[in-house]
Amino acid sequence: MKYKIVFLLVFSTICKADDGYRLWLKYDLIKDTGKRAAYARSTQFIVLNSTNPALKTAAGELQTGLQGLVGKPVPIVASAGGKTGGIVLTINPNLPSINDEGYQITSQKTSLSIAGKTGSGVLYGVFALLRQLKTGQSIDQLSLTSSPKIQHRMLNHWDNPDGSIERGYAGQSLWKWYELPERIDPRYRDYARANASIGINGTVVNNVNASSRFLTAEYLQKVAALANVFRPYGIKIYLSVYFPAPKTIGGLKTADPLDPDVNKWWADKANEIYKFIPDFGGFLVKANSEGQPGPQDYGRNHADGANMLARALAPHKGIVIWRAFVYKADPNADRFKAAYDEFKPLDGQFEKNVIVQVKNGPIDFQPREPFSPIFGTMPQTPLGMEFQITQEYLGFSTHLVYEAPIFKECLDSDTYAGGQGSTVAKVIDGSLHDYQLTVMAGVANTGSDRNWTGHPLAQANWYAFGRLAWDHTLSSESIATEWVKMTLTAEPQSVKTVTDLLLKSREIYVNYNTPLGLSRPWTGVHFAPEPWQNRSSRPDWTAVYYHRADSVGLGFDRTAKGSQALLQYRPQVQRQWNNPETCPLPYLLWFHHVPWTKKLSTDRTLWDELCTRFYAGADSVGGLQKQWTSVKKDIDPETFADVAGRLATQQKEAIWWRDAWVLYLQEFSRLPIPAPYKKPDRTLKEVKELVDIYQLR
Ligand code: GCV
Repeated sequence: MKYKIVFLLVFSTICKADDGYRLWLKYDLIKDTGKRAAYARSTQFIVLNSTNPALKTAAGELQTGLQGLVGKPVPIVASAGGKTGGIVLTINPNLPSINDEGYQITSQKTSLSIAGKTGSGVLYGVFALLRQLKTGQSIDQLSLTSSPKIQHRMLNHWDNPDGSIERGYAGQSLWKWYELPERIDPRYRDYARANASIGINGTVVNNVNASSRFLTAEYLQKVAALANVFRPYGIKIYLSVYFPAPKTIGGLKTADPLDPDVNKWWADKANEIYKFIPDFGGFLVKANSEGQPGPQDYGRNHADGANMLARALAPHKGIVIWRAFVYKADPNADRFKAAYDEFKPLDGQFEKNVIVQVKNGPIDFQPREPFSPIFGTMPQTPLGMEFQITQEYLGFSTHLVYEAPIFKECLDSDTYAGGQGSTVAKVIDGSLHDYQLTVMAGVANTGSDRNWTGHPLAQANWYAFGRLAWDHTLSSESIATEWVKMTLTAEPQSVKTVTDLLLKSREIYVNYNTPLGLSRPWTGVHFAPEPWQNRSSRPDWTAVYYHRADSVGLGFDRTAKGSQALLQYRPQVQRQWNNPETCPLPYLLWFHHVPWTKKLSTDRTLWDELCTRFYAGADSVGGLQKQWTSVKKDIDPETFADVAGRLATQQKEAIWWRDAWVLYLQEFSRLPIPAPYKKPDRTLKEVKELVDIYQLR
C-alpha cells in the first residue's frame, strides 16, 4: 500500500500536466543522443568572473537551462583554471561588429565563449545558445553574432492601479500594487526572465490612460521595487504619465507646458523619480486623445508638451515616448487622417530625447490596416512602432490569431520615403533617416492567468513580438517554428502542423471578421459583431461610420474624390491603392466605396466575394480544429484540451460573425447568398438579440 502511494505520487509528478506557466522556457531533459545532447552533456562548468548583475543573471540562466536539458548540475566557477569543456561568459567593451546589447558566441575547440559589450549582451547570448540547444539546431562550429536592430524593445501594459487591465483578456494585472514594495511576488522575476529571453528591455507598467497616483512618492517606491527585480534582466521601467499631474498632485493651477512653474514641477518630479530608480527609462504619454487632457487644453501643441517633459528627463538620460494616437469628434473628418494632420506639421520640432510612437495602422489595431501614413512622412522625427499584442479586435483570448504576419505586413510595407525599399522597418530602426533613438512597443497580452496569456497559443504572440523587435527581418514562419519547438513539441510532423495552423490563423480571422478591407473599431467591448451600430456620443464611435454600407455599395472612399486620406501617402503608395480596379483586395474597402455588383479581380462581384470570404473564413476554423486534433499525441494533454475548447468556441463565434455581417449587409445589397453557401439558419433579429446578451451589464 505504502509503495503504491509513493508510486502514485511519483507518477503524478512525472505526468503533471503542463499549465503553461513556464512559457517557452522549458528546459526539459534532452532525450535524444545526438550531437546537441552530447554537447550539452559535455559542458563541465560555466566561467563567471565578474559581479556585473546581468552577467550573474546570465550565468544563473545558463546553469538552470543546462541542468534542465542534461539533468545534472553544472557548476559556476571563477576561472577555467586551464581546463577545457566550459562555457566562458565575458564582457568585452571593445568587441567589434556588435552593438551594446549584441552578443557573440564562438566555439573554441572544446570550450565555448559567449561575449558581449555589456552584461545584457551576454544574457541575450545565453538565451540564444539555450534556444539553439532546445530547438535542435546544430552547435558544431558555433559562430553566432547578433545585435538588436531596435534600441528600446518594450511592452506597454495598459494596467490600472486597481488591478484591472484595459483590453486585457488573461486575468488581472501582474502587478500587486497593494502588496508592493514589501512583498515581491516571485512572478515578477519570471516575467523578467521571459522578456529577457526574447530580448525585451523595457516595460511601461501602467495604462496610458494614466493615473497621477504613479507619480506620488508612495507609488514610486512600489515602482522602484519592481525596477529592482527587472534590472538584473536588463529591463528598464517606464511610466505612463497623466499630463495634468502638476495640478492633480502638484497643487498648481495649470499644467500649461509653457508655464515656468509647471516646467519646474516636472523637473523636480524627474529628480525625485531618479532618486528612487536611478536607471528609470522615461515617460509614455497619451495626451489630447480620447478625452485625455494635454497641451492643446492650453493652446499649445504636442511638441510643446513632449519637449517640456523631455527637458525634465534629459539630465538623467530619460526619454519621452509621445503617442500619435489622436482623433477628434468631428462629424466631417476622417479619423484616418487625424494623426498625420496633427503631427506632420510638427516634424523636426521635438527635442532629441523624444520619440513619437505611432500605431501600425491609421485607425486602431484592426485585423488588417494599411500602414500609418506618418511612417512615410516625418523624416526629421524619430518614430516608434506601437503594435498591439493583446487581442482587442482579434477575438480576445478565445480566437486563435498568430500576429507575426500582422507585424511583418506593416514592417515590410514600403513607405517610399527615400525611394523604393524604404520600408516601415527601416524608418523605425533609424536606418533610413539616420536616427539613434528607436522604439518598438507591444501592448502586452499578459495577465494573472496561470499561463500568462489566456489562450495558450497566444504566448506565441508575445514571443513573436520580442523576436521581431530584436530582428525585424526574421520571418513569421521561422518564429512560429521556433516557438512551437520551444513550447509545445519537437516532433517534426507536429511542429509542421502547428506552425501551419498558426500561419493561417490571421487570414482566417480576417475572412470571417473584416474581409476585403472592412474595419470595425466601433465603441464598446470590441467583442461581438455589431455592424448595425449607428448611435453614439461621437460619429466615429459607430460602426456605420467605418463601413459606409448603402444601397450602392460598401467601403470608405478615401481617394481624392472622398476623404482624401490616401493623399497623405507618398505618390508611389497612392498609385498602388488609388484605382479600385488595381487596389489589392485586402485594402479595397479601406480606400474605395465599391458597388455591390462590381466585378473584382477574382471574377466575382463584390457581394459574392464578400460572402465567399465570410463563409470560407468561418468554415476554415473547422480546418484548424482538425489540424489541432491531428497533433494530440504530441501535445501535453492540458494544453491540448484548453486549445481544443477555445477552437470550438471560435468555430461557433466565427459563424456568428459571418451571419451578422452577411445578414446585415444583405439589407443593403438585396442580393442572394451565392451557391454553394446556404442562408444562415437564423435571422438578423436573432443575431442582434444574441449580441444584446453579450452587451448586458
Ligand atoms: C488605452 C483604443 C482602445 C482603448 C485604448 C486606446 C489607446 O481606443 O479601445 O482602450 O486606450 O485605443 O490606444 O489609447
